Amino acid sequence: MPTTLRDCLAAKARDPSLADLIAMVVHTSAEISALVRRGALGEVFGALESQNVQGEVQKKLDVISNDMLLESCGASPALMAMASEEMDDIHPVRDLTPEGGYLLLFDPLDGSSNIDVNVSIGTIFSILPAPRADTPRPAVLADFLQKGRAQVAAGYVVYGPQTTLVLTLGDGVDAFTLDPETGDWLQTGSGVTIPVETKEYAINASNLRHWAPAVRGYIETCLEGETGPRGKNFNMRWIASMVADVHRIMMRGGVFLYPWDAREPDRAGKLRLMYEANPMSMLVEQAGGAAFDGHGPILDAEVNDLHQRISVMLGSRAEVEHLERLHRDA
Ligand code: AHM
Ligand code: MG
Repeated sequence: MPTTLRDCLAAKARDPSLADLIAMVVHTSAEISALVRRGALGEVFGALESQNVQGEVQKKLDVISNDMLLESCGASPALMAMASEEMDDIHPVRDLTPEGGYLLLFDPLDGSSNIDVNVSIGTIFSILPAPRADTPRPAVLADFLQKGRAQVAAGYVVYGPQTTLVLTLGDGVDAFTLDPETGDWLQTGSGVTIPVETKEYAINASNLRHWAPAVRGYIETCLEGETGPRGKNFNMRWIASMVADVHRIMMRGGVFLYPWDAREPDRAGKLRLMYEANPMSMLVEQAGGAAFDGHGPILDAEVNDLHQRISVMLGSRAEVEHLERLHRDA
């Protein structure tokens, strides 16, 4: 009998209320998956008039997925508050207590530009410990500003040819596949490990002229192939859904880069630290890979803002270490 997600959570979660919260997120993602699968038939395609806090036009499905997660996860008794890429402010659920609890952060539908074109998209989530409060009070924004290293769990669900969950509770990485016939999540990978070496990179190369010299030099030498300084031929993949690009790396190795771009006034990068970079970095580190922001490990990056952006370079450890050396020597 294959292990179910519920069995795995019962064995791994240090606290049943954490298991309950994760099960709730994953259950909702199965419902989002069903909507994604209906596509145009579900009348959920297209853009809205609204923009999110990052100034990006919201797709209908971004907002629907966000609302589904807010509604269902709010029922989880240990969840104190939520924050989402799609909402300006935090969403308090219940007062912080002396016992603590959890904060949930998510990108409800990553890869929005792929929604309408039937390419893999997904949900990314991160769970932080809620501060303990001797006098009960609602969670505030400052409670969320914790380094990625503080996460107690992180995961993503890819809505692709299969619906797949990849999850860590800080003790290795497990993978599960949604059985479309029974609705069960069955374990299809345990101790997922990213190969240390790789010959495959993922980057939006149309931005090359805007990158820092270290990143530009890195890609240029990869392109030189086996006669160049790297001595090997590289392959390139870019799905434009981080969740799908990272999933490929979790399954067969590779390196994913979304570096800062000189057109950005603050040179911060495109991807969001709290909803994308931190959860993916926890998963990658737990699978033996590395995640670097151009200065240090992403999980140790200072957090000043809920919607902070960051440069991301993650995946196969030897390749990320090579990028670290290039940045140090630049
Ligand atoms: P989103 O969260 O609004 O979908 O944006 C994040 C996405 C990532 O999934 C992906 O890696 C990147 O944006 C793609 O960017 P680009 O359009 O520059 O290729
Ligand atoms: Mg998104």
